Amino acid sequence: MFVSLKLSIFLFLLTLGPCSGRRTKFVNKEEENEEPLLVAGTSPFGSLWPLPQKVSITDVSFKLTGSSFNIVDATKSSAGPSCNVLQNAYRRYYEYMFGGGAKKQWLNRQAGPSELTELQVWITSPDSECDGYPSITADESYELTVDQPYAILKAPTVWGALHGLETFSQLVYEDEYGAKSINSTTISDFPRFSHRGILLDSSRHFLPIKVILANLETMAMNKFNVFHWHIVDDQSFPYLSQTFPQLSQKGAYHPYTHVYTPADIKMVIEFARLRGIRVIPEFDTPGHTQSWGKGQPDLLTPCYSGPQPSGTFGPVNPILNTTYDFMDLFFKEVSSVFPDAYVHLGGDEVDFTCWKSNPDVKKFMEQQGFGDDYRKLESFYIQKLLDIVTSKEKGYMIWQEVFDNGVKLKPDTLIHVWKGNQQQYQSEMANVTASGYQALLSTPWYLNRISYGEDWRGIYRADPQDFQGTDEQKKLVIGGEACLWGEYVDATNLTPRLWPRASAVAERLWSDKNVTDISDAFNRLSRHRCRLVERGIPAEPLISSFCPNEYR
Ligand code: CP6
Repeated sequence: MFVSLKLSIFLFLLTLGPCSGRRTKFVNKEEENEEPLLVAGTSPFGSLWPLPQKVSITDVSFKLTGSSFNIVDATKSSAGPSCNVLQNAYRRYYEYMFGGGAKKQWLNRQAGPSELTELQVWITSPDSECDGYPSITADESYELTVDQPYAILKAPTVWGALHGLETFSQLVYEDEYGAKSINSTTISDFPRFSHRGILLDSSRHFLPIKVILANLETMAMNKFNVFHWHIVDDQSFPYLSQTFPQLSQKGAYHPYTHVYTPADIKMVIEFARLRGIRVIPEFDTPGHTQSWGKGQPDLLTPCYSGPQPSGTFGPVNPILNTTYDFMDLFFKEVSSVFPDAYVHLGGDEVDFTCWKSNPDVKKFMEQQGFGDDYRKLESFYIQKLLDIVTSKEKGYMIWQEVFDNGVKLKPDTLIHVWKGNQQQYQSEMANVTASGYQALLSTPWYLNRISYGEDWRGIYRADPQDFQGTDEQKKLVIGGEACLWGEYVDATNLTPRLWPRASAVAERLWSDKNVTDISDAFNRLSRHRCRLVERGIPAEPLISSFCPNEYR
């Protein structure tokens, strides 16, 4: 496949008990630009990332060998051999733990006395959800006990079992002789937030399918569960619409090499489903739509210079009935192509200059009694769009401007906060939740931004519930997303720019809110990053260091 499945999850120091006193100290000056003196050591939690809610690791260890180890369905499990999600995951994790190549069934070696030979996976709900899609309400919890004679992974649904398999694979390490080992362990785990996303932008640069799939694979290793696909924007329209094929024929960078066909999109959605990841497409309007105009002539507003059309175009034209006829058919298609219950409708950064220049728009503003307030025109458009999407029985996410401009929203709308400095985004989170809406945070997690130094620390410290508000308000925060906008990112640099910095977001969104020990995080994240590299993912280093086995 696209990642080389090298084995060996190293991790020599896990023989320590949980909380034993040998926690690594590193002397660290936290200021950026000053080279911190780092004495990296070990964490009592080994290389677990993100840290589970409850972990207890003893110093009793067992050996594992690829030739005698099996991952199997527990006899009482509600999922069996026909469950693709699990069968596919068993194979994936077997390969991550023991390296490529099939298990040699005929090599029926006698297992040694302190050998662990089986992981039994037990789905406890009558409906394992194996044939469905993950959703915002999915139960992602699991319980893992590693003990002899076998390890048990218990989860209500397959979505929790996937996370448990990842955790199990993270517990396996090589002892000082290179033998695979695992310690007797109990883990009880569930996510702090239910929406843990990554935004990728395939408009500024086309992202080949294999890059998207490799990213989904890495997301699963970090327990992310939402792929926010910012699929089109001003620069290009790579979504191949069956209803309006002109959109990509004219608007993509190339009409058939730089497009996502229905088959490509099906592949992405299924690959994501097999990893417990939802795919939420974003079709951002009325701004950010230059590429739409190439294949759909009357969709955008003609801009004027003085009394004459200037030949340039602005946002979607909100004053024509044909605009809404188009949107109705377009979102009808989108709603059937993407199975998730939500679509992201954008609504950010609408520039009013062109609308202001157009005499027909001016006349419409007068007729509607909007005065000079172009935010009212924007609201008029968005409200009609929201009604269209509601008629397709989809929920919607929108960028914060739509809320800021006072558009009437359905009570279950998700407001995506992306603007401002820390103080501004905290007050925005407070305002959104005080109005009773659910909120998602991205502002501190714009990973397209880079700077010299250990910026994962600031990323790690940000917390979506860190604002002035009641408990009720805090409950309306459903999570966040790391964003990788594509102006300066394509297939060549996407992975190292995103990982392991997105892993810092992953732990903030999964682990308990008290998991804030940054030196312990450094130790675990360093090892987690080395594990990503061993699994074939070119994740960048955190700081001067080396990985065990890196040149093997
Ligand atoms: N494209 C769209 C973008 C951005 C947004 N929307 C963006 C804004 C600021 C930064 C990075 C990206 N490129 N459609 C904002 C939501 Cl720093």
